[in-house]
Amino acid sequence: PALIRLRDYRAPAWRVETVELDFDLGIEATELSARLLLRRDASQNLPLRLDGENLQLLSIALDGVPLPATAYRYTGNVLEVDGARDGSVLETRVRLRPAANTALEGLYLSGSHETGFLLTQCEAEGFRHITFFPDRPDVQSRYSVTLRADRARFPVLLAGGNPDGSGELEGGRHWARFVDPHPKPSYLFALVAGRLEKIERDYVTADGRAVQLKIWAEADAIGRCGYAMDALERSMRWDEQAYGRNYDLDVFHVVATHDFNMGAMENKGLNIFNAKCLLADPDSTTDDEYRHVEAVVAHEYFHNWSGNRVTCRDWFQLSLKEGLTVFREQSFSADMNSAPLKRIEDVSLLRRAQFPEDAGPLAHPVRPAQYSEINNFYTATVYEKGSELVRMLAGALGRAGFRRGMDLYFERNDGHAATLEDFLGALGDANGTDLMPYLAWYGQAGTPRLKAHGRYDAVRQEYTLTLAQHAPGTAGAEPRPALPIPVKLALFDRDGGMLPLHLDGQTSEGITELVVVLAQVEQRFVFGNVASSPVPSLLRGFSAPVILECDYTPGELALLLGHDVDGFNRWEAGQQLAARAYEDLRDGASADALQAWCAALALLFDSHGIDDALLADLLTPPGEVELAERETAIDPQHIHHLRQRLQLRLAERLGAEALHQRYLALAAHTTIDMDATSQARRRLKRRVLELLNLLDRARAGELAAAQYHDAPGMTDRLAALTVLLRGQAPQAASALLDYRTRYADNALALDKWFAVQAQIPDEDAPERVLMLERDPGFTLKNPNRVQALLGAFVRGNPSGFHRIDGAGYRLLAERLIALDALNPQVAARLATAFNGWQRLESQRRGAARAAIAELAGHHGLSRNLAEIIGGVLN
Ligand code: BAL
Ligand code: ZN
Repeated sequence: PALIRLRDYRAPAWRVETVELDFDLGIEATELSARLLLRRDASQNLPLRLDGENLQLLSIALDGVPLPATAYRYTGNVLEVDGARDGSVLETRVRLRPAANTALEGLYLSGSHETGFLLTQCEAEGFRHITFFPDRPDVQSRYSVTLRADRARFPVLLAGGNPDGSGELEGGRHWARFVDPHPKPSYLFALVAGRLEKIERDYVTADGRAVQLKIWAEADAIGRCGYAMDALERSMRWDEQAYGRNYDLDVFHVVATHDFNMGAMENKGLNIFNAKCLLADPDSTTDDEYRHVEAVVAHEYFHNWSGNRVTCRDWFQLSLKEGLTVFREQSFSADMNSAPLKRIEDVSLLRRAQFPEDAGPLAHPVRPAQYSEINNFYTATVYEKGSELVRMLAGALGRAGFRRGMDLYFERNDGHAATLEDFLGALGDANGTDLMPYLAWYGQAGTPRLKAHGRYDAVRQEYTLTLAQHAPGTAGAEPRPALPIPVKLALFDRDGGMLPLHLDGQTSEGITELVVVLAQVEQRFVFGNVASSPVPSLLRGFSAPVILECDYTPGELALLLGHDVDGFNRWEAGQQLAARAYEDLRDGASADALQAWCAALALLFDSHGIDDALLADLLTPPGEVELAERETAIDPQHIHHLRQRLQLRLAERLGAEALHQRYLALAAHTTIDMDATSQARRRLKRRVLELLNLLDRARAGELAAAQYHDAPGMTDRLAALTVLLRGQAPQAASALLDYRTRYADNALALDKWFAVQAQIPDEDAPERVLMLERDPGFTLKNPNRVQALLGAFVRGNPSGFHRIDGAGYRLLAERLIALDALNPQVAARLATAFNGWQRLESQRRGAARAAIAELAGHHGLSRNLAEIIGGVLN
C-alpha cells in the first residue's frame, strides 16, 4: 500500500470556508446533501480533488448548475471536479447505508435495528465515508448541520455546535439545526440520532458563559452517568484553574455507545464515548474503572483546547494533541487522586505497552515519518510516550514557566492547525529559552538507556555521578544526536536520610532534590560536602522515559525501598530489586536480592505507616511482560512460573497467619465508599488475598467465596472471583455461574466475565477461549466484547497465549481474518499482539512465524491489518 510521508506535506490547494449538511436520516438508508463554499490557493493551480470513500453519488452541481458526467470523475476514493473557481459552491447528494457499516467508521448504527441509534465517528478519516470533502485536519470550516428524521424512531437529534432551531415536518417527521461558530476540521464533525435519555447540569464558566451539560445514554444506562457528570464538571473547573481555559459553546453533549472502536472521541460540542469509559456504578464498575472514567472524561474535555481550538496540521503531528492531552489528563488525575499512585500507574502502563512497542518491529517515533493507514498510529508511543515528552518539557520549565508557555501556545495557534515546532517554539519563546533540542525526542524511535555510575571520594568528601546515554539500535547506524535527558535526583545517607546537595561547588542550602540535564552523550556531576558514601535516588518521579541502568547493590535498593520519600522511586526501587530477585531465581544465583526484597517488604508490611494502596503496589513485582523485556529467548510460561515462585517466597516471608489477619482487619472496614482510603483498603485487601492464595489455597478460597457473595460492589466481587479462578477453588464454578446470571443484561459487567476467564494462566487457556466464544453473549461485531475475550487472552495472558504448541497463535490468526472483514481497525489493533514474536524461544518463534505468514498470505486483508502484519513480519 502507498506510503504517506511527512516530508511530502503540502498546504491544501482547496479549502472549504463553510459547510452546510442536510441529512435525511434512516437506519437502512440515509441521504445527505452537502453544500461547500470553496476557497482556492491560487499559487498551487491544482484541480478540485475531494476525498470520498465508496460513496453512492446521487447528484452533483457546481455553482447551481448540475454537472454532466464528463465534468467530474469519481474513482471510489477521490472525486475530481472540473471548472471550480475560488468562491465556487459545490453541492453533492449521497446515499449512505448505516446499518451495513460494521467498521464503525463514518455513520453507523449502534445496537439493534429496532432500538439502536445512529452516530458518527470521523477521526481520523471517517468524514470521507460520509460526504465528499478535503478530509484533512488543516482544512477548517464553519459547519451548519440540519438533521431530519422520523420523530418516533429518532426523537433525539444532535450535532456539534449550538442549537439553531428545530420543528415539525409532515408525516411524523421533525428537524433540528446546529451551527458551530468555531471553524473546525472535518474529523471533529459528529451527529447522533435515536432514542436516548439524558441527565443535565447547568454550568457557568469562569468567564461567565452559561453552559448546559447534557449526558445522553440509552434508557438502561442513563442511571450510570452521574459519576461522569461530576467528573466533567471537575474537569471544566480544573482546566479553568490550571490552564485558564474556558468552554466556548452554549451546550456540551456527551453520548454513550456500546459500539465504539476507541475509548472516546472529542467531537466539538458532542463528545461520543465508549460506554466503558463513561458509565459507572458501584455494582458493575471497579475502582480502577472509576478512575479511568474520570480520566477519559477529562481527556476528551481537555481536547476542546488541546486538539479542537488548536488542532494538528497533519496526522504526523497527532501527538501534538494526544501526548499533550494525555499529559493534561494525567496531571488532572494526579490532582484528584494520589499523585504517586498515579505516577506508578502511568509508568507501569508505559513499560507494559510502550516499551515493548518501541523495542520491536512496530517501533516508530512519537512523530512518525510515514504511514500507510493512520488509524494504526493511535499507539502507546504517540499517546503515552508523547505525554512523557510533554512532562519533560513541563519539568524543565517549572510550573509557572510551563503555564506561560502554554498560554502563548494557545494564543498564537488558536483557530489554527499547528505543528510540534509551533509547540516547542511557543514554550521556549515564552521563557526565553530554546527547547528545539527536545525535537530530537520526537524524531527517533526506541527507548534510550541511561547508564549511571557513582564514585565516592572519602578524602575530598566528593560524590561524582557519571551519566551516559545510549540510543538503541545505533550499532552501525548513523549516530543520533544526544537527547536532553532531565534527571531528577537526591542522595541518601546509609541511614535513609536525605543529604543536602552542593553541585559542582555551588552551595544551595537546604536543597535535597534537584534536576540535572544530561545534554551530551556522557557527563559528570560532582557533589561536594558529602560526609559519607551516599545512595543516589535517580530519575525521581520517572523524570525521563528511559531505561536506567545503575550498579546498585541489593542493599542499596532495599534502603531506597524502605526510605525514599519520593513514592514513585520507593516503588521503583522495589521493582528493580524484585527484578533482580527474579533473575537470580532464574539463574540459580545467590538469594541476596530476594532476601533483601522480602525483608524490606516485611518491615513495611508490619509498619502500618504507609498508605494501603502504595503498600499493595509495593507488594506486586513487575508484570510478566516487563520481565520478558529482560530475556533474550522468551518463554512466557517459564516467566509465569518464576514470577509465581517469586511471589510465593514473599508470601512465605510475610506468613499465612499475618496475611490472614491483615485480610480480616481490612475486611472489617469493607464499604462501598469511593473515597481514597476505602479504595486503598480494597486494593490492599485484594493483594493480601492473592498472596495468601499462593500459600494456602483452601483458606484463601473460603475467604474469597465469602467475599464474592458479600461484596458490596464490583471491586471486591471481581477480586474474589479472580482469586477463586486462579486458585482452582471448588467454589469457582458456582461463582462464575452466579456472575453470568446476575449480569446477563449488563454488557460492561459481562465483558469482565469473559476477560477474567480469558486470563486464567493455565494450559487450557486456548480451549477455554474457544468455549467462551460459543457463549451466546459473544460476538465479533462488538469491539468491547472482542477486547474482553480475545484482547484479554492475547494481552493479559502471556503464558496462555504463548502455549508452546502454537494454539494461541493459530486462534488469533483465524479470528483476525473474520474480524478484519467486519472491522479493520479493531483487527489491526488486536494483531499487534504478535509484536515481539522474533524474541520468543525457537519453538514458539517457529509456530508464531507460521501463523503470521499464513495470515499475511491471505487475500483481501484490509490496509489496516496488512500494514500491521507486514510490519510485524519484518
Ligand atoms: N482523538 C481520539 C480519541 C482520543 O484520544 O481522545
Ligand atoms: Zn485524545
